[in-house]
Amino acid sequence: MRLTVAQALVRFLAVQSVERDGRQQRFFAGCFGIFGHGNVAGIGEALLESGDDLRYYLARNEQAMVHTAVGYARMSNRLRTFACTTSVGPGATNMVTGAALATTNRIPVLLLPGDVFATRRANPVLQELEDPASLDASVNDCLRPVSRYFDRVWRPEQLPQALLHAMRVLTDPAETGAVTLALPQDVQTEAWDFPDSLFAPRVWPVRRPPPQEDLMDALAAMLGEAKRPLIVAGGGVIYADATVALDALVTATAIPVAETQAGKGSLRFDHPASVGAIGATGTPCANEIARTADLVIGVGTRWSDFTTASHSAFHDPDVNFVNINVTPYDTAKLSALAIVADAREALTALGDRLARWRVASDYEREYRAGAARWNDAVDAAYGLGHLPLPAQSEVVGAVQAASAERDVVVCAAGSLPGDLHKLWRTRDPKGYHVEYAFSCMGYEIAGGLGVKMADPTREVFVLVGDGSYLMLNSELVTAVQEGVKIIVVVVVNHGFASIGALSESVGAERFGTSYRRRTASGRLEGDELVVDYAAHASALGANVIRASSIAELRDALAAARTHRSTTVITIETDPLLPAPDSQSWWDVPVAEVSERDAAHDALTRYESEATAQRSYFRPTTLPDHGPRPA
Ligand SMILES: Cc1ncc(C[n+]2csc(CCOP(=O)(O)OP(=O)(O)O)c2C)c(N)n1
Ligand SMILES: [Mg+2]
Repeated sequence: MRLTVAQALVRFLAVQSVERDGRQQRFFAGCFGIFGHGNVAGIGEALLESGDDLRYYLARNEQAMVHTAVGYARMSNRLRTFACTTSVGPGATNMVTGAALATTNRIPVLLLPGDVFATRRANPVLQELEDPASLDASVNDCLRPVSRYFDRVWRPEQLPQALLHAMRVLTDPAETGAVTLALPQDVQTEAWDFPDSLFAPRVWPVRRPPPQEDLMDALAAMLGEAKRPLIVAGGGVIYADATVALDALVTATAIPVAETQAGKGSLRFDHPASVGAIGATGTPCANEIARTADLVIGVGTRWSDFTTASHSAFHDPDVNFVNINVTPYDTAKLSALAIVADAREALTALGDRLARWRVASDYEREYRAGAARWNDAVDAAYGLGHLPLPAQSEVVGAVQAASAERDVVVCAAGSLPGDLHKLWRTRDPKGYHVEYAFSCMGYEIAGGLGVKMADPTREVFVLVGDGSYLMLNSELVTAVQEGVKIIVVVVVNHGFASIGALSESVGAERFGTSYRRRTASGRLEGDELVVDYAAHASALGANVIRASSIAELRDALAAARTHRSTTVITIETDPLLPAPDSQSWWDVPVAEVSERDAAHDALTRYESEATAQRSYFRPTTLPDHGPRPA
């Protein structure tokens, strides 16, 4: 079939599907894009010709459109995503942050940056890098380290192989992340006789690797010996649709479950076995159980420093770790016994082996009492009634109260993700969507748009700090364009409450973290900058409500629910009122020499806190024998 490279690409993408658990669905929901000379005549022309086979969505910013694709793919448990097309140069490099976010979160997204001429006949093309050491390099090489698969299609006949490898990586739960196919702008328009069979509909089975039987026997035996086991549930539990299997396992065995940011929602917040969020942004209850655990089973977690409290979370000198993960790389962490498997398969297999075994009743009573105490602490944080400005935890409480069971809260950076991790009461596996592998300011609105596009039946509440709002708000326009409704709550605290508090704790005295005018002395310590976020959002086409108290916020949220289009609510909060402490730690190194007392004090604190850190755990080995619990 004689087609241009771009036409062949679009035709191929439109007929790719995935299948898991007997359910087939089209893998690409469409193509986001911003056109320039690097893609307008190639992919632009091809998308036009394809009609609605691969629907085109005009975005406002290339980074943001990758975030939207990621929000969509995560909400779809990685079984659907978008392609993203850009021009050469800045359009392409704008995607680097989005690609890194996708890859760190292990979320599939296909990036199609335009690239410099393959023929070099018009060198240097507008926006070309011109590396004097190699004409083979272009700015798109920035995308290599942040992509799980990177290819540049220099010749039309390379396209079929590149496409197959792109699909292999995108649909593999262990390998997935950003995939980049860089497309020289002349090659995109070149015609070639492609084999017809390239365009036949293709179904990619998404694998569920089963666990090795002897390792599951070993894990069951280890549980039989353990006094204080703990499951740490990560994003893999949700992506693998393993929440029902997890519920069944821990309902039967009463093994407590703590959740990472990506794993929050693995259990309902009020499940009897839930001890809530773990780690630096966790609950005191989960962190106390972690400190004393003798067997920790990580399921679908990458063990980020926030989860392990920078390796200070586990104090039992003989603690054993077992990692169940579809990604071999993650199973090796913490010197664990490595079980490479799909989370649902492994949890089901473990449940089969533990049919009549249960943790000791005093252990169960202990963690349930801790969870009940935390529940009271959340009630208190939701209802502080602080004046004149409310605390951020009260905003979280108001949004919680306004949300229905299946609604989704979306966030990414600042102090809100930590507060939400601790305080949000998740009632649905897809109800909590906080991007915290890359914790990227600016993901919130763009990602929330993707979440809503993936499931229009739910209300989507985007919680965003004023810093993140200022960094990337342009996709409000795209939401209006598409008639996609999200509810955005902008928390105005005049700068970086999160980094301000962190700065203070590391002896940097909140330097440069609040939005103020420069003074005559040359410091940013003058009057607060007045930014009218509501007027800004209104100018972008959103419906806008200003709330000046929690009571007004409640009314605004109720009004936003009934409103048909994207609604932005602004509320000012007190930046100096943190959520209840997690009794945990996060390793952020402090200046070893300084002229200031604040830094000396911080160093003394840091050195004492760091004593709980364990950079190495002794290897967990297979038990040689051991009765299988009956
Ligand atoms: C793109 C990006 N730049 C910088 C950071 C570092 N950072 C993390 S939180 C934060 C401040 C966020 O401010 P805001 O959104 O107002 O939230 P607040 O801290 O006030 O809760 C910064 C600068 C980041 N996470 N992402
Ligand atoms: Mg702020």
